[in-house]
Order: sequence, then structure tokens, then C-alpha cells
Amino acid sequence: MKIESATLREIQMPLVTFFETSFARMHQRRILLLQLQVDGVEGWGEVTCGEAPFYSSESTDTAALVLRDFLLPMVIGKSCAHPRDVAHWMRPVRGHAMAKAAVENAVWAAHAAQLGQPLWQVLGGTRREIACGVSLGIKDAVEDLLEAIERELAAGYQRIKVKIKPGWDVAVLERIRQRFPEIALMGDANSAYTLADLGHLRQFDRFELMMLEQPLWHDDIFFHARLQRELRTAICLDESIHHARDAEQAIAIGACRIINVKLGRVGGFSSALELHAATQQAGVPVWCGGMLESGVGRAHNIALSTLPNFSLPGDVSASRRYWHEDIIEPEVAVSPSGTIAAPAGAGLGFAVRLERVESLSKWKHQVHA
Ligand code: OSB
Ligand code: MG
Repeated sequence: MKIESATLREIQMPLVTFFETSFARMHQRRILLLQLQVDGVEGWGEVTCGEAPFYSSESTDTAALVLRDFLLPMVIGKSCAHPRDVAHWMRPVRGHAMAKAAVENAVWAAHAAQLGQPLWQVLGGTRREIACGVSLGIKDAVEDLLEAIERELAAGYQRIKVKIKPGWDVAVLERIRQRFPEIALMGDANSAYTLADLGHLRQFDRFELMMLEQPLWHDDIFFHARLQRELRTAICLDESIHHARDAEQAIAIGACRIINVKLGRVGGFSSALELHAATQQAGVPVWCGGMLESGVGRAHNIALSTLPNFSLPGDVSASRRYWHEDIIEPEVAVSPSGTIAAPAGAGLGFAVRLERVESLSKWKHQVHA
């Protein structure tokens, strides 16, 4: 498969509602989309990092620079036998996992299209529909959050994740549990606590959370094991896990009982497949995280979520929760029972609306072999 050319674009889209984590409030997204031509077949990838380097060290502008100056020159004009070769070529570049993932994932989509099979089947997926949860950001008032939960449950979503931080945690979870005693509920701290908060974090146990996501430092595994020994609630790691070795280490020392897999954070499908195999082997369930993706990244997340060890509802939800109008056709829709059907079509399984992408683009950069 020869990677003949690339078009890198930055699109900007406002979010339907702002999204606030322990580190920032976001009103719009600046998203890099990569369109590759591979043996005359198109493949799309998305860089999932934020506009600012808060979730990870990558940002929209650093990813654009690294793609333009380093990653695209490493792959354009080359031929690969399999998409995982592309990950191998990019290995000399340290870090920049989300920029790399856009390249590798675009090649996977083209590869599946060439085989005439849906991407999810080519990856080894076994589920025809995936279970969906939602991630709800920090709001101005608890009432706003309770209303949002009500709405998402009515739409069918199978579990509710709420963002938490010191000052927006115990009292908020208390109110949620009063109103919704039985729902599948979890909290995501995005590293907002330290071990000095142990006494405070112990209070979370009474809310019967499915899990507590990334309570401690973004780059820590070791101290999460210390915390997990002190809590009844399962810890789920997000930010700290970058590849299968991290997962193996975290599992070996008891730092978590569940792992969130994000394609961007782990550097693309081949790394995600390794992580999937390692966690499955260890009997640790995983689920697919989200980064407020456009339809392209969302389609990749759906494909990943069909793998057998993705046995918990993920943060992959309907296009309309994020965008007034998505860039793919059809948009991602969720059934009344809170599932998304794996697409039947070959490749990505969704058509990218090129005219819409063009109209949203702030700039584009083209590279030919
Ligand atoms: O930690 O999972 C996270 C969004 C941006 C950055 C980090 C996270 C998130 C989400 C949103 O939780 C998930 C989604 O709906 O895409
Ligand atoms: Mg998270």
C-alpha cells in the first residue's frame, strides 16, 4: 500500500454546550483532520488533542507542526504491507501520540476500504453494537447537572460519568445519588487530587461508583496502587496509560481495576490492539474514552469499541451531543437502549462530507510523493 499524498486541515467547530473538566472549560474545538490517499483509496484520521496542552502535552498547534515537519515526511511516498508498519516508521519521533494516531488510523481506514470490509471487522471486532455512556462536564450549578443527567438517561445512555474536582465532588455526588440512587455512575477527576486527599477520597466509597477515573497525577502509576489499596471503589486509569507496557505495570502493582483506552493517547490502533490483548489476558476490562471528537474520530472510536474486551460502556456518544451538524454522513446516532450499531459499510463506514470540511477549514497543507 503506497501512501501517495496527504491533506492536513484545521477545522473549527463550536460545541453545542461548553464542556468543563478539572483543568479547563471548552466552548469550541480546533481539530486537525488528515486525509490520505493510499493506492488511490481515501483514509481519514483525526488528531484528538485539545487546543491547549492541558489533558496531555500535545496541542492543536504542536500536532500541526510535528505532522508537517516530521511525521508526514516520514510516511508520504512509502509503501507498507500493513498499517502497523506506519506506526513503526514514526517511532523515531518521541511522544506526539495523538499526531501519530491520526496518520496510522487514516491508513487503517484506507486499508479496510481496500479490503472491502468494515474497519471494525478488520480490527478483529466482535460486537455488532456498542454500549454507550456519556461524560458530563462541571456545570455552573448542581441543578444544571441533574437536568443533564435526566436528559441523557431519557435518551437511553447506559452510564453517567461526571467530571469532579475538589469543591465539585462529594456534595455533587450526594445530590446525584439522592435523585438517581440506582444508576451506573462514575467520576473522572482528571488528576485533580493528591495522596494528601486520601481521607477525602475515602468518602467516595459510599456512592457505589462503577469506578473513579484518574484521581491522581497524570503521569503516575505507582501512587495509584497505594490509593487503590485504601479504596473500595475501582480505580480506572486514563492519562497514565500510553501503551500495553503501562497497562501491564499498572495491573501488576494493583494501580487500577479498569482502563480507559483512547486512540489518540495510546498513539493509534496498533498500540490500542496491544493494550486490548494485554488487558484481556489479565482479565481487566477496558472501555473507549472520548476527546470530544468530530465524526471521523468518533467513527474510529466506534470501531475500536467492538473489540471483545471493551466490555464496559464507553464515552462514545451521539454526534448531536457535541455538534449542531457533524462532518460525517450519517451522523452517529444512539438507540433508545443506549447503543451505537457498528456500521456495515467498508472502511470507516461513514462518509466524510468534504464540502463541509472545506467550509470549516482555517487552512490546509498538502504533501505529494
Ligand atoms: O478525561 O475523559 C477525559 C474530554 C476531554 C479531555 C479529557 C476527557 C474528556 C471527556 C469527554 O471525558 C468524553 C467525550 O464525550 O468525548
Ligand atoms: Mg478521563
